[in-house]
Amino acid sequence: MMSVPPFDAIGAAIERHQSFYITTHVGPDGDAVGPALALKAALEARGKSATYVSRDGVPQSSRFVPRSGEVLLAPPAGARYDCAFVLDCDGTPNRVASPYEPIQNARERVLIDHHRTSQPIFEINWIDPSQAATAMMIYALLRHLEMPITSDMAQGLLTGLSCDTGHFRFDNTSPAVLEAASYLVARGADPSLVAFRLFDERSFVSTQLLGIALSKMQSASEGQLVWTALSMQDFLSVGTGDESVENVVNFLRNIKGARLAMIFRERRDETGLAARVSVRSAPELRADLFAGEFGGGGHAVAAGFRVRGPFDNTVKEVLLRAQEWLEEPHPPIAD
Ligand SMILES: [Mn+2]
Repeated sequence: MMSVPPFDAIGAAIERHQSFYITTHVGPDGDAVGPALALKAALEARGKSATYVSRDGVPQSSRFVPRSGEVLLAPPAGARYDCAFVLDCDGTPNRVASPYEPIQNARERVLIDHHRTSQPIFEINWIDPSQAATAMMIYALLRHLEMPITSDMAQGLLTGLSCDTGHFRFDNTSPAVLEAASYLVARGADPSLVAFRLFDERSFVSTQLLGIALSKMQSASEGQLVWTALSMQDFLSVGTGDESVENVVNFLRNIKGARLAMIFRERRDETGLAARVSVRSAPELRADLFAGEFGGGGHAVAAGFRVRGPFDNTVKEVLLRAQEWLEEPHPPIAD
């Protein structure tokens, strides 16, 4: 599903409006933070005001992105905006990292996303699952509208590209991605720093937690299903928060013979006990559709979801479904 980018409609919205609101998905990653900060900077350079809200803040691994300190955890009380941008997210109330009022009350809403589960729900929608990253879309938009890309913005956009291509290792690393990366590096982005901060750097405690996660790893279905589960006690034992296990699931997916890998994280949030589950799969196993069965979403090879209720029950229930999933046919990826 290729889509014609609505560059002109978005450009007209930028000209027409003065105050902009930007948000992304809950639990943001580098491809949420990077392009959102680049868009914010581009709007401000055009003389507009732009507010970027992420109720989950910025993950530790993306805090090197210039101006990430400008991200607000909540909008100022009662603030209204002419136009809202929702990036890297389907724009629905449960998925956005923001209260819904600033989006609902905006005179015009723009959705820019590359997740295939997104639907055109706003006034302007650019949904293109063939795009490797939302950063590619913001990059193309800024180039098309001739909005200058500063070195700070280039670093944000390269962070998004790196995040969603596994630093140019996944099969979405197309010539267009590498051309964009080349342009961004020429504008001052630092690919070595991005790779280190996004993928390689780990704190001492998160390395301890990685050890716990790997020591608790299990497999089923002749090694095709690999998982691990971290309880609240595991997190407490090393004194770290949830985000320190980003990328642990990739260690499981990289095991020879593994086709479906999951990490379960026990959480206690405002609704009570819950599990947060990250899924990585072979493309034909459609991690996005598996996550969709539990109310989540994502990409064919990487997805996630949350389940409320007692942690151990959730782990059992999801694993049972996963073993069936390995035996069932799934629709092919249709671009
Ligand atoms: Mn993305």
